[in-house]
Amino acid sequence: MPVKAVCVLRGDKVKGTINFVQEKPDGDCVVTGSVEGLSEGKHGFHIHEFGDYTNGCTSAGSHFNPFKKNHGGPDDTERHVGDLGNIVADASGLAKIDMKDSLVKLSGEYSVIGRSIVVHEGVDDLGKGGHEDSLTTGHAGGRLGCGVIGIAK
Ligand SMILES: [Cu+2]
Ligand SMILES: [Zn+2]
Repeated sequence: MPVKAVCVLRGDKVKGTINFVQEKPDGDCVVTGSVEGLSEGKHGFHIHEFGDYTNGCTSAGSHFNPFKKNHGGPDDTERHVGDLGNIVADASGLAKIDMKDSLVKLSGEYSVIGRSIVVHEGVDDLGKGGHEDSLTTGHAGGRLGCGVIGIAK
């Protein structure tokens, strides 16, 4: 049985819906959806540790990183589980998402259910920007919107 999850993402200006499907426990997780209300261009897109918005997107904490790695890009071996790279918004502010990830899981010890998605103001440099925070956050800047990843039908 596939496991499904959904994240309804909200911010002052942005909104979106992200769907997750995992066919097999040891297989890839397919992540699809869209986010609107963005500025044109790339925006960092991550799974953060906590599904907690007590203090807005800030209380979502850091990138989900159960294996204590440095920040990287989705195709890197040295990366956080939550490192999904960037989404790209067109001139109308719409970003369409269609990715597959081998580390994101919807079941088991390292499941991302109950954690959150955060979309950022700036570009995720995938750990390669040489900034002080490149290896922790990808220097992606402020948090435009967030949402909890919940179990879906
Ligand atoms: Cu983030
Ligand atoms: Zn990261």
